[in-house]
Amino acid sequence: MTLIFATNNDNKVQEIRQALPEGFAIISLKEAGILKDIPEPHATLEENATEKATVIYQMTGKNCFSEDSGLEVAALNGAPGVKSARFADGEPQYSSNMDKLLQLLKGKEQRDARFKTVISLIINGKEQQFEGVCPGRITEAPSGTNGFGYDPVFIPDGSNKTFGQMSLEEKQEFSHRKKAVKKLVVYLTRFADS
Ligand code: ITT
Ligand code: NA
Repeated sequence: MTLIFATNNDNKVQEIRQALPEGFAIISLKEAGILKDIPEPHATLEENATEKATVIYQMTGKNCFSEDSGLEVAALNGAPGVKSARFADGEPQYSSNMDKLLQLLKGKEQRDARFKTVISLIINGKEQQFEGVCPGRITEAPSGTNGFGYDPVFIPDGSNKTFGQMSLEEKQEFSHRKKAVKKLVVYLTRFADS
């Protein structure tokens, strides 16, 4: 089965490709030759995931999926959440989203956080969503250079390394994205059999 993956994030493509079993292939927007800045105007990951998949389904008429992800930090009442990719936009006092996060948490004891991924799948015009969550905590400084986004400052529960210090295979043992992909695969397997 081949699906278009409605994303412009190459790291997501790499992670999901690695997480999929044999028999499932994905084509990113770049690989499909689709140049499209996909909108994410909504207040929830669920709505943005729907929006991204719908835009590409309407454009191509092909079965596709998207995913919207975010980092929810307890001491920040769930921020950056749905704004994770744009957290420090328009704030030049911060060198990056990660820098802003560390500044806001400076001196705080409460460092609990979780990553969440919502996948939106559209097959034959019908939508299904799948969710994955990874609980953990935010470090006081970045460690490691693997992965992307907030990986160098996030330690998943059950590990003492940041995602930034893990290989892709190690990250998959904990990953929010992998958990959502597993549910997607269960659904697609049943779908293909029916
Ligand atoms: P799309 O084209 O798929 O929208 P994007 O990078 O804009 O790609 P999102 O809108 O879902 O993706 O933004 C999620 C942001 O959350 C992402 O840019 C990272 O900063 C962060 N993020 C998501 N998953 C992550 C992960 O596994 N590790 C570290 N940071 C992550
Ligand atoms: Na995005």
